[in-house]
Amino acid sequence: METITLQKNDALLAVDVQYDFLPGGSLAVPQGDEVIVPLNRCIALFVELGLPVFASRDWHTVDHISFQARGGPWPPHCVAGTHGAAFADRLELPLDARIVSKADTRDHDAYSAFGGTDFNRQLKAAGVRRLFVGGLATDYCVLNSVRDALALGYAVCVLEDTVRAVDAKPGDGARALEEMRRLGAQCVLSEALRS
Ligand code: VGL
Ligand code: ZN
Repeated sequence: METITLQKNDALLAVDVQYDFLPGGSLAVPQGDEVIVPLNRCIALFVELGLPVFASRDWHTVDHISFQARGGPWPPHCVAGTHGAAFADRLELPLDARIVSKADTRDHDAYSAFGGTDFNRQLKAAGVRRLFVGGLATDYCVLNSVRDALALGYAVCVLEDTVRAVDAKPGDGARALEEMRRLGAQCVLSEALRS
């Protein structure tokens, strides 16, 4: 198997590994919990090398525009400060993980970790040039974060065993991966990463 050696200028982004996106949550992603074990291994590698680990979270108001009560597509989910919005306990984020909260105002939604956040500035400040991305959901927040990262000039590796899709329409997740590849992302297995 191809291996990828981590180097300085690399960073990890764990997208939205929050209870509401896990089985039992209000917007459960099928098999969403399966991303946690491989993501933990990636986190450990980045920590070992002193490389930055970012974790984004969906962080909505109770009356968020993306909720069905306001004509949006989604049931209420990831309301700031609730259990559903908390990171999964089993996700082993380091104490100095940098948290990126997004879509935290009532009248705007954002699927991308770059949308309305200072994530880009934080990456730049840390000298990051290549971003490894995993988490939930492949066809929404992962896709949009990867798209923005590529547009901003970052090299992107999607850790394909560490993502799961909503698949509202069957095949959405597979199409999202294809789209990310087409845009220039490299899709890799987390086992390929080496210190
Ligand atoms: C997401 C649907 C609604 C995601 C967020 O994190 O992928 N999906 N809000
Ligand atoms: Zn949301």
